[in-house]
Amino acid sequence: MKKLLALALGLVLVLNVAAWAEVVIAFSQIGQESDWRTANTDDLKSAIENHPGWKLVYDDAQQKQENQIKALRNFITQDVNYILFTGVVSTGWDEVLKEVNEAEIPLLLIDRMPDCADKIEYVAAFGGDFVEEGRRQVAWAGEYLKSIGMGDKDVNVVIMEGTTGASAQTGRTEGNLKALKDYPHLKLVGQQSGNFTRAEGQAVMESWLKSLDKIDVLIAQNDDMALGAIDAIKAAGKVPGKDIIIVGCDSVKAAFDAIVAGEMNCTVECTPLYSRFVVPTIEALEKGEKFSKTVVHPEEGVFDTNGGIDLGTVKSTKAADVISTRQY
Ligand code: GYE
Repeated sequence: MKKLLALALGLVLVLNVAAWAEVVIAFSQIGQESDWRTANTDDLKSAIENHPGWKLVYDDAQQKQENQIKALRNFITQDVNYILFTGVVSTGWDEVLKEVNEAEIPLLLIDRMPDCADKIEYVAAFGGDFVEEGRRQVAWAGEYLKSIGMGDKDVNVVIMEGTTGASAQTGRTEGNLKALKDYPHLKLVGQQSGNFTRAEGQAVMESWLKSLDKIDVLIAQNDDMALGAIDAIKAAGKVPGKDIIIVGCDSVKAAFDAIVAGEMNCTVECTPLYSRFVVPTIEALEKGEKFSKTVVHPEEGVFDTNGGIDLGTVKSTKAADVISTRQY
């Protein structure tokens, strides 16, 4: 009897310690607007949920900043151990992120950076180099046209932008516009937001096809919008990838399929797979290690129909050669 009691007591103790030692990681996600976002959510969710001793508290803000602010305040009330954060837009986070700092909850920034990053404390940051991605998109179009002997012909370009005010949009637009200056034959004839979704990408392309005389190149700031535009181009009786050159961003599976099918020409990579950075970082923080306040950009590629287009910082890879190795 005594033995049994001791055993039961021991068990209660072990269970208590286990519950006490649990690391609670809260993640404020933007929404579910794109294949990229789905891959990003799945990657982080499964890595955290499958990690021994870790628990995930997940919140999907459905593209609303006020929902994200509410979620962050809930995380503070719950006194979680870590907060993962990506903001739908870049402004308006100063107050709530200061509250996170005051609660002394370590903050990890991922994907889209808030513009107040310099004024707050965070333990690590991992995100895309959006300006460089935007530059690569336009440079690819310019260099590709040169490679097929069209380098000195005027062509009409449209830029389909992501969610207005998101750092992924402002950064890519900055990179797009800067690179256009290097290719004076690329003439900008349209610039509009498709909100990073397939449906809006399709609608914007539909209206451009009606209102513009000629479109030669579409720069879409994500693949979902490019894929929506492809549907609109087909519906208008034109051939995507031939009548209109299409450059996307993200490098999701569906874009690879479209490139291999000849309906899209290029996609600039922006990886959504952040668990390979986030997991070792939290493990190290748990051991007391410190990180510097710098944004880490993962290595990324550019994928197209034939490969070999030199963009200075990177050379394009033929999509068909690597499609079987893609993880998202
Ligand atoms: O490109 C887009 C997504 O913030 C990098 O958001 C991310 C962007 C990505 O909806 O597809």
